[in-house]
Amino acid sequence: MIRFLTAGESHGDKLIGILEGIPSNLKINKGYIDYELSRRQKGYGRSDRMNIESDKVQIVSGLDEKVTTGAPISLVIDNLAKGTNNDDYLQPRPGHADLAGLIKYNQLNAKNILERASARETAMRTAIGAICKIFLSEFGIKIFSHVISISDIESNIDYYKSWSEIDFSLADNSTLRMIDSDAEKIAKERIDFGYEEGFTLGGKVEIIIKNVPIGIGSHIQWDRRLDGKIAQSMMSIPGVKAVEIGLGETIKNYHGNLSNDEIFYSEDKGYYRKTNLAGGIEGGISNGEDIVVRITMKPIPTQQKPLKTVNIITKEETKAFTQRSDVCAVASLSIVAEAMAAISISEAFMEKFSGDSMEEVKRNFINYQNYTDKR
Ligand code: EPS
Repeated sequence: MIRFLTAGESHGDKLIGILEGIPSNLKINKGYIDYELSRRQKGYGRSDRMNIESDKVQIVSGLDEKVTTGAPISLVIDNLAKGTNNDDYLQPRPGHADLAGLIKYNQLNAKNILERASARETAMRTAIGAICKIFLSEFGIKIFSHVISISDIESNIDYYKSWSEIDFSLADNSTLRMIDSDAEKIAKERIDFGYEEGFTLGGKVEIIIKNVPIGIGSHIQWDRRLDGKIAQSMMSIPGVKAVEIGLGETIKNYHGNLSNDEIFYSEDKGYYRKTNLAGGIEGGISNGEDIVVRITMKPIPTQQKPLKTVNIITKEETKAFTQRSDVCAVASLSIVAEAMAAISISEAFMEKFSGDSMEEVKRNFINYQNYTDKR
């Protein structure tokens, strides 16, 4: 069973992570984890904080000479920006955890709430996800992502517009992770306008998971459904307001005779589909096609031109406190979403092929492949 915990505050000393359930004898390349951390830091529209941080992971336990032992893997990332950048947290920001959190945890102000609610924590999830990506790559599973909209500016390239013929590596060449360079240019101008005018921008990300075998996840119980697992992991990323699998919400526009992926069979391919509107999951089970996930992020609530709120001591109307923040973090969301996808798929993968060592998991996987090849 794969599970993880994180700890740490946005401007505290360190972020901490514990990942349990990765089998023994998997070689971990720390350089790859650091590379994934650097991908998360690159987005156009991020705050100056990204110029201060240079995220690097330390692996403190669970490895023997770079190889997993099966014991919990514990990870540390240092925060370089220490101490908060505001000391007046009496005016909670609409849209943040501030007000509900300070009441729930009986705090004098919002400081301790926002310090933990901050998306800084996703740096650790990215590191944990990178280990899961290394694990999945042993079975040929690969995860890609790109930004398909910033605010209402849409990319002309997405899985369905392009019928999966996308060179995802191009997303890594764009600081907005947008493959459509015309859309990227307009989106950057809009972000610049956000900086000038003091507003923030949301957007949408597409995540594609390739080579997941048939049979991950299950229809037999609600919490084993793969789409449900993926949805929870995506929705848990700060700012995410919607998760779609496959065609998602636009599927309602199709009549039932056109909204399903017809089944074909050939000697060399076995069962196959000519379309993938379902996004690779049917009945909560992976069907062997690409898994397609889209997530929508709201504009970050911290505004440089603050919104109305109430001072929690005087109860008088005032303006929310402001602090350094991102104008647009959608490009970084794309990398965090890859990590969360890697964690959810690893979890469901281990539920199916469980084993304590990589050798055991591989034996189970190959046995199953031999079986499915004959179906
Ligand atoms: C965040 C606010 C900003 C972001 C931060 C998330 O931090 P600061 O208040 O220090 O400027 O930069 O994101 C990160 C530090 C990160 O590593 O992603 C927030 O309020 O959520």
